[in-house]
Amino acid sequence: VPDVVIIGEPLVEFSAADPLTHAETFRLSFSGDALNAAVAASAAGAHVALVTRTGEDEFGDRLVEFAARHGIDTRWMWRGPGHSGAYVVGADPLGTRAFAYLRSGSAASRLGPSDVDRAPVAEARAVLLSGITAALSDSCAAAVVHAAEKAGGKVVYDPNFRSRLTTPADAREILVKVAPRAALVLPSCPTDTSALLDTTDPEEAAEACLDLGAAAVAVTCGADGVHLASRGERRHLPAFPATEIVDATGAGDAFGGALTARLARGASIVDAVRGGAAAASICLGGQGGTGRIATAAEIERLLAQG
Ligand code: KDG
Repeated sequence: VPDVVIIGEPLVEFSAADPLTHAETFRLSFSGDALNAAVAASAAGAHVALVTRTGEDEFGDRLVEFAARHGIDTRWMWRGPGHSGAYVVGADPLGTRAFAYLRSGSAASRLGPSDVDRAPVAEARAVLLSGITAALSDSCAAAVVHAAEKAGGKVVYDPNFRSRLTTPADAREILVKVAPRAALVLPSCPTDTSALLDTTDPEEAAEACLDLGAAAVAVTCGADGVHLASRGERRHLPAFPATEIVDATGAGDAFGGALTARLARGASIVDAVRGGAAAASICLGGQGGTGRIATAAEIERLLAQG
């Protein structure tokens, strides 16, 4: 039985060092929030199952191969109707990223509650769910809510708000349903907090999430660290300074994946969050969502440095 179950859509990634308006050369890799997190959780030492559907196409083969190469248990990566999803990401002169999705009607958008029933959700020690998965289709939203109900208090939920996939109102509706089942919710500040909780203040955001019923909340604030709040405790955990910054794609997913792996292996929430922050800082050193993956040993080394 896997320690960690992650449900979502792995994507083929085409990334360019130039803006999408004129980029001509793209590097092909494999990413998507669920795959980024699964790879991070596996490298951090957990037995991870990625629950998804990919197309019966060449990219579906390569996504499954890539996951297997990273130690992910692929038994729940089903093949079926619809294409494998993809996204294109370019740099822009200000250093932010522009995404274009090629995923509507994809195989993964057909995930639904019955897929959750044939996955080891109840047996796993931790289940990582994301607002991106919920935003893919109505059946995906139902799958996320069903998984949260089935996982009974072992859920880590990353709201991961994407304005190109959903609206603040719909994303909030999912958060309201999942938060009461969540051991930990991971809103980013300011993107998730402003869209879903109407604030750019990390402390206010954490209180609002606790009010929705989450057992604990880790508000991620990039280089400003993490504001952690649980029913009995409030604390600030600093970020680990990155030694190399190439690209921030997937840093939040590395955070969620590594921390979920640590929680599943019995770490406290504080220790899990610190490990996730270390993994996120290492992830900044690679292009794309899976260009640089922190191993358990690297995470421990950063933690030992303070
Ligand atoms: O967090 C990085 C992801 O945003 C990227 O991998 C693409 O999964 C993706 C998405 O849906 O935005």
